[in-house]
Amino acid sequence: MFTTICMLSFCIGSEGQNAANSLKEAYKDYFMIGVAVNQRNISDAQQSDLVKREFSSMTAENDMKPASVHPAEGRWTWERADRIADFCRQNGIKLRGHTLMWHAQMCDWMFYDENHNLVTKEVLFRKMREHIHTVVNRYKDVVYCWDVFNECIADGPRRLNAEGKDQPLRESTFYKICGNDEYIRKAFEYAREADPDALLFYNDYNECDHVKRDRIYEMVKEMKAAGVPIDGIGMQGHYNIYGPSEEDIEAAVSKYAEIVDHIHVTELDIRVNREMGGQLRFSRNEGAEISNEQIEKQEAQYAAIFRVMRRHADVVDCVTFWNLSDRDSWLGSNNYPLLFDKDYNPKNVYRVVKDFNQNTGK
Ligand code: 9MR
Repeated sequence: MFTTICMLSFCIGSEGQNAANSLKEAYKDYFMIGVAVNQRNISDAQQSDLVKREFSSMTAENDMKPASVHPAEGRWTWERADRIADFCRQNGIKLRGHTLMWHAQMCDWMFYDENHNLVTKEVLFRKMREHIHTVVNRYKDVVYCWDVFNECIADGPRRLNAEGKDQPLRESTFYKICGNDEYIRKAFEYAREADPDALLFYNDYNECDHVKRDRIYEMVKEMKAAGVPIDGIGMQGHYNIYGPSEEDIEAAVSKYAEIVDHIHVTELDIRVNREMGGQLRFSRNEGAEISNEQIEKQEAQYAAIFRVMRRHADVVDCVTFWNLSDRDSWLGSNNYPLLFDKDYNPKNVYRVVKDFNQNTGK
C-alpha cells in the first residue's frame, strides 16, 4: 500500500513538484526531518522501518529526560536511552538530545534534601552540573544537539515582580530556589563544558504567541550578550488547525533568526481542536470523527508551516514531528495530529508535506 502510493506520487509529480520517496529525501536540500520515538517505534519491524525510511533525525520522546535516566541521586537507568542511542548509531540517524533540564519530569531529589526542604542554589547547581556532565558525556558521539532547558518562560499576560519589572519566568522550583534566571545560565555553561561541539538549544511552546515570543527573544538575546552559550531556539510547534497563522509563524522565525543561527522545530503536531501548546491538560477528542473540513484545514496548516520553514532554510536545520503516528501521539489518536495514521499508513497530509511544489511554494 505504502509503496504503491509513493510510486504513484513519484510518477505523477509534475514539473517543479518534489518527487522524492521519503520526507527526508524531499527535504534534503532544506533541513533534516526528525521524529520523537518511544521504545515500540524502534523495536517493532514495521515501525522501525518507517523511522529509517522517512527520518534523518530522532528525539527520545521521554527516555532521556532527567526522571527517566536519573531517578535518584547517583542512580542511573540508561537502558531505554541507550537503546535509542544505539538505534541511531546503527542506522546513521542523528540524535537530538531532549532534555537536560525541565520543570516537569525532573527528579525531585535535585530540589529537596532528605528532610524535604528546598536545597540552596549552590547544592542545586552542583547536582545539575553532575547530571548534565554525565548525560552529555555518555551520548557525545551520537547526540548533535541538546535541548538544554525546556519551557522556562511563563504563559499568560505580563506580571510584575516586587520591583515593578516584568517577570517573564515560569515560577518553577528552579525559580523558587534561585529567585532569578541563574539556573538557566548555569545549565548552558555546564552543557558547553561537557561537550563544546554540541549545539545547545533553548526550547519552548506557544513560541509564536506575541507575548511569549517576545519574552523568549528578550531572554535569549540578553543571555547571549552576556556570553551564555546558547546556539539555537527550539520552537516546539504544538499547533492546531486554526493557528497560529502563517504570518505569526513567519514573524516568530524571523525574530528568532535575528539572535540565533540555528532554529529547530522540535515537537511538531497539529491537533484538530482549538487547543495548543505543551501543557499536559488537553482534550483527547474521544470518539470524534475527523471531518473533511478539518482534514483540509490540517493540510493547509501543515503546508503553511513547511512553506515558512523552507523560506528560512538558511537558519532552520531540523523539523521534528512529535511522535511517529497518530497512534503514538501524546495527544491521543483522536486528535489526528500527525502524517501517519494509527496503522502507520501515510495520510494524504503526508503527501502534502512531501510533494510540495518548488515553483508555487505549496
Ligand atoms: O510526549 C511526552 C509525554 O509522553 C509525556 O507524558 C509528557 C510529560 O512528561 O511529555 C511529553 O513531551 C513533552 C516534551 O517533552 C516537552 N514539550 C511538551 C511535550 C508534550 O507535553
